[in-house]
Amino acid sequence: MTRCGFVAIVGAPNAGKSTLLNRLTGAKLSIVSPKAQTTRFRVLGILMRGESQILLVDTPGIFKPKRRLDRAMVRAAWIGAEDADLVLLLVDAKTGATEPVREIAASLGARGGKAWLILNKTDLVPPARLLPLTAELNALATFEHTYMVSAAHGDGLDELLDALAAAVREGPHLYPEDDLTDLPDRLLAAEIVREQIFMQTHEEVPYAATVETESFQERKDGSVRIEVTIYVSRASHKAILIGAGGARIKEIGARARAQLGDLLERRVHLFLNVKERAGWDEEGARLRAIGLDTSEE
Ligand SMILES: Nc1nc2c(ncn2[C@@H]2O[C@H](COP(=O)(O)OP(=O)(O)O)[C@@H](O)[C@H]2O)c(=O)[nH]1
Ligand SMILES: [Mg+2]
Repeated sequence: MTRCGFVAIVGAPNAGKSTLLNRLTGAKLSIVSPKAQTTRFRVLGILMRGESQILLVDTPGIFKPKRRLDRAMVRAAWIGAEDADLVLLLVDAKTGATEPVREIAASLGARGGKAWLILNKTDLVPPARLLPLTAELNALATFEHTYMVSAAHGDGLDELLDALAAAVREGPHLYPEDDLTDLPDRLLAAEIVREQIFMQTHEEVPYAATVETESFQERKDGSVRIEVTIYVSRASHKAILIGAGGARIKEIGARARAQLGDLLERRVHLFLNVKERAGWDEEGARLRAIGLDTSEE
């Protein structure tokens, strides 16, 4: 008898949600950076464990939204939680039960549904801190189980995976067993470029940029030609992204191309284009282009 189910990972920005998804699937599906709010939409990771197919959903961090982009991101996170059979609340054990974490736990408690508590980054804290943190969070919502893991180092993940495999419902697999994600290659290309912007630029620049794949053409020689546009809201950001003599954009392109070559398993020709477009983060069409739903506004 096979099993299959959706499991959503929710939590505050920077808890390590995307790191956990990537580590469990063994592939870089969701982009990770030390900066908050890197993930902007739901990313599905397809995981096989024995006869179980675990459909793991990475979500944007839940925080107090200001821009229209932020509101759409937070909504995507909650929709991810609602659509799932099981929700994992991932908490950074180092920062602990901060106010935003307590609010998310309380909302989960109020919504009902199955939830597990996962304390992450256990490599950064003394074990004695973990039990009081577990007790504090369990007072806010009913968690069926608590697991303590290090998504970055892999500690505790085998136990977590076994438990997930046993917890998902009996039923047919919804995706082919060797698929890793339902993310289309065009979106993956844009995300890999966006990750390099997060890694290589600072302050508000990565937050004020969005990336769209304009064209994605498979060529006869087996390679792929990808054209990507980076939208920024200000001329000064455009200058920073391009860098002196084009050095920055060249480096962003070079690293993104290498990563895409690995992910797509073929030669990639990547062309980057930077355009200034004030207010893109309030524009429905731009938000939909990166996979966010703006229909509720
Ligand atoms: N030390 C340590 N760092 C981690 C762990 N998990 C994630 N991180 C780091 O935390 C930061 C945020 O991770 P990310 O997965 O992007 O968080 P997200 O915003 O919740 O998706 C990154 O710098 C990760 O490398 C962990 O288990 N231990
Ligand atoms: Mg993330």
